[in-house]
Amino acid sequence: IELEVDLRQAISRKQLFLNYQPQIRAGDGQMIGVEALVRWNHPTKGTISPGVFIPIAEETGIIYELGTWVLREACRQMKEWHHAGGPQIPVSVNLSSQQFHQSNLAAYIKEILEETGLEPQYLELEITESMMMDASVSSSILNELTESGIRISLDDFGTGYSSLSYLKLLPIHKLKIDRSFIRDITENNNDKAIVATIISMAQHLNMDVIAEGIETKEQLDILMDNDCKKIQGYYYSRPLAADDVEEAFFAPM
Ligand code: G
Ligand code: G
Ligand code: MN
Ligand code: NA
Repeated sequence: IELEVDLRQAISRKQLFLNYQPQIRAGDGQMIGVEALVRWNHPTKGTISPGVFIPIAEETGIIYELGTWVLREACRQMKEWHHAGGPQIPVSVNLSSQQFHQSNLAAYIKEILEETGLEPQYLELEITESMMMDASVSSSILNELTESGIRISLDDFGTGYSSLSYLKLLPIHKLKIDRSFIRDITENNNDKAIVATIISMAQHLNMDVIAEGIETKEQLDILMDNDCKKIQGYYYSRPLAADDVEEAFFAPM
């Protein structure tokens, strides 16, 4: 309850900020995208992880305002980077299923793109596979978003216990292989087989694929052997403050 009261004020008091985790093309180490991840700088408790406060935001309805703030800030930052001559790459933003309860979701996301000046192809929305089973993720909202040029990525792919039929019904551009399949991939042949199969399926469906949670060179080598060239994980970089992304990953500007 205490945290809930604090969280309601966190946005207006400018206590929220975004970290960005680079997504890397394994062949040449180029940054090809970033995932925006929200953090809360709590006045007495220090930095609080979204794993703690996103569930509170979802239970209390704060997620609407918070989700809008995250979208606007991620688009603003990416446009600023593009404008300053940084790499022309997209930003990925995580959505909660509640955000799909807003019938005007697509309209206000398009408004944020107009306000910030970010072109729609540079915004990627991450929805989880389990949200797809939730009837709230309507194909009409997804179609409206993708018709405007925004891209859709399926987060935590492989963990949703769902049928695969939505992959042909819904406009999905990218699969993000969940890191639970990567963790033991060097020893576990079942994980390796599942990952290889997801990569192959993505290729056959003309979808992009990225592996999450790569922490070691050995894991990276297996992904590359299986033709997955897009990588997100601590091996390349943890989520970073915006300044640190510039310092570590931008060519001198
Ligand atoms: O960054 P970290 O590993 O602490 O993130 C924990 C969880 O919080 C992840 O599942 C991530 O997807 C989620 N998360 C991070 N930022 C956001 C956000 O802006 N919106 C939503 N809905 N979830 C987020
Ligand atoms: O649920 P989602 O995939 O959005 O969660 C993203 C979170 O995963 C990020 O907040 C980040 O902190 C975490 N993460 C990213 N790369 C790695 C990694 O290599 N290992 C582990 N354990 N976690 C990671
Ligand atoms: Mn994600
Ligand atoms: Na994920």
